[in-house]
Amino acid sequence: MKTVLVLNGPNLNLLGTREPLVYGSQSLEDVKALCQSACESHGFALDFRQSNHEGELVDWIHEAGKAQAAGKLAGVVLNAGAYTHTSVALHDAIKGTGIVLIELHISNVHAREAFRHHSFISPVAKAVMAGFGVKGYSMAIAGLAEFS
Ligand code: CA2
Repeated sequence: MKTVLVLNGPNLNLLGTREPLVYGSQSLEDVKALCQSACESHGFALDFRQSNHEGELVDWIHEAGKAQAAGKLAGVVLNAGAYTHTSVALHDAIKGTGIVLIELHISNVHAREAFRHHSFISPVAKAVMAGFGVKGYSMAIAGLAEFS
């Protein structure tokens, strides 16, 4: 059974505690349960993580590259949070790994402030989704099932 790695970046541990109009009222634990259910439907195992530290996310992308090469990984769903808009390090980590990576945003970043319109992740992602709320995570996992 292949694994789906769901990575969440900075401040997403606070999901459900603030800004419900933008991000909804579900917690990250609720999102994990959504992902678990989507993975079960598609015959994947789930590895779900969150970090507020850029380097830790980079390390996890490297790990994913090795797992993908070993045939153990279906792909990665990455909500890099604000690092989406700033991180050349994440761009470089993803580039060349061969990982099937879906960039995900809960909100429609293109309907928000101009600084959220640029992504360092999009050019190295297989697909991008934004604005479906937390349901986007299940949709991204379904997308990985289509790719694999
Ligand atoms: O829409 C998304 O999923 C984002 O990746 C979320 C990031 C934001 O910087 C991106 O532009 C878009 C922010 C995550 C912070 O999440 C919080 C949720 C609730 C309360 C506080 C922070």
